[in-house]
Amino acid sequence: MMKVLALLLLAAVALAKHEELIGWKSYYLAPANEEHLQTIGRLKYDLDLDVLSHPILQREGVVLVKPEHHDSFIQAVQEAGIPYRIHREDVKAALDYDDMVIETRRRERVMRNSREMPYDSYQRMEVIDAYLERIAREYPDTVTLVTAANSFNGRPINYLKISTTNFEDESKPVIFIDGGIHAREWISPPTVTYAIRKLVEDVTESDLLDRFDWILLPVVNPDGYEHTFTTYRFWRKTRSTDQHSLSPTCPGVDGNRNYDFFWNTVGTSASPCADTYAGNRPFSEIETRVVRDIVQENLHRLALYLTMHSYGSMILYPWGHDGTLSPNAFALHLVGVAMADRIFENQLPNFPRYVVGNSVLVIGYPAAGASEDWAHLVGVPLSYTYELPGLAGGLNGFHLDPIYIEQVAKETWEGIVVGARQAGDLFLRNK
Ligand code: 0X9
Ligand code: ZN
Repeated sequence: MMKVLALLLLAAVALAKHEELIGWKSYYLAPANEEHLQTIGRLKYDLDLDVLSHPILQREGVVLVKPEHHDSFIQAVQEAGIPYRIHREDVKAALDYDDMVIETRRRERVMRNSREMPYDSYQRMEVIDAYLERIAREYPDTVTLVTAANSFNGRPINYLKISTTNFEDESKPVIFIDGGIHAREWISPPTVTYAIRKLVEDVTESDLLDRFDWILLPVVNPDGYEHTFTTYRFWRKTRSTDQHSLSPTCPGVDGNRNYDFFWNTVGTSASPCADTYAGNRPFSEIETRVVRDIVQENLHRLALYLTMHSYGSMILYPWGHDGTLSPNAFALHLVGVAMADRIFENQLPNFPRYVVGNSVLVIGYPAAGASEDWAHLVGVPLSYTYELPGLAGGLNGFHLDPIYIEQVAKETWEGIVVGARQAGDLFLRNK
């Protein structure tokens, strides 16, 4: 009897998931001119659209539409003549399906009794933390686990330092990669854990350990990340409640608007309820302070910083607040293109090809307070935001089918290899 009750309860919980998304739909928008772009910009605020992938000229994007605004949305895009088509008729059903696939893969893993890190299923926080602990335990000569701080809700923010010389050879350049600052971008953390695997467990490029010290932080924002699994799939921000009198009702800060780079000037919001809320001051979040401190501690030899986001298949570089170029733009572009070319050689034919360039020009909107800009401003010569693939044309964006996780992790690793080697060459030349 108890068992039956427990099963019924489980089923009820499963059905109750994503309930806040009942009636939500998502649409592709393909703006054809400047006016269309402006209308979309306005609709975003008027109809509270959630932009899953930013539309620009010649590249359609995806927006989430709430049921109460659906009719006005359709009327507005039709009146403005903006080409549109349905992306997901029933967002809740699409997410329920994703959950089912993810759960099936997880069960298969449990049945196989696998100790391996999964790349056919999304990685929950406890799986990632257990992996970091295991790697540090099994490879004590090269790997150190650091718990930099606790997140706002008390979860450890863990990273690995990987080095053949315990970070004591000051002549080696450092490479720092972080992921999971935006909670809903699930494909990001596995690309960082996969880099750990390739540096420690399954070494095929041993020069990368001889030449560099590495810092790998798979999930900057563990509170937000877990929230997307347990409660709300499209959560983006941290989960802090101490920013504003409204923060307890509207928690969280957009980590990628919280860095001290033209903070809160453009592409951000001063409203705590907005998805791009910048926080009440630069580095108001413990999560961004952790990244700040890693950069500052290693600045004198930090050659390359990569921050993993999704989606859109883009490699973006500064400056992201106004589209101007830094004095190092030539190198930024060359190394960016080299990484993208190597990814192209390793990608699947149904994946979109990477586009490389200045953040504003490529992604199509300016945004201040981003980590890639701040790191470059303070002196990291090569600093990039990766927008990992989301297969917008075929499958979904944030909820990329788990069968593609391993492919994305592998091809991204190829990009990292090229980026590291080139960063190393440039770093030595400029010393
Ligand atoms: O808006 C962002 O923070 C990034 N895109 S995302 O869809 N992952 O949210 C892009 C950041 C681009 N970089 C700068 N604006 N510097
Ligand atoms: Zn992001």
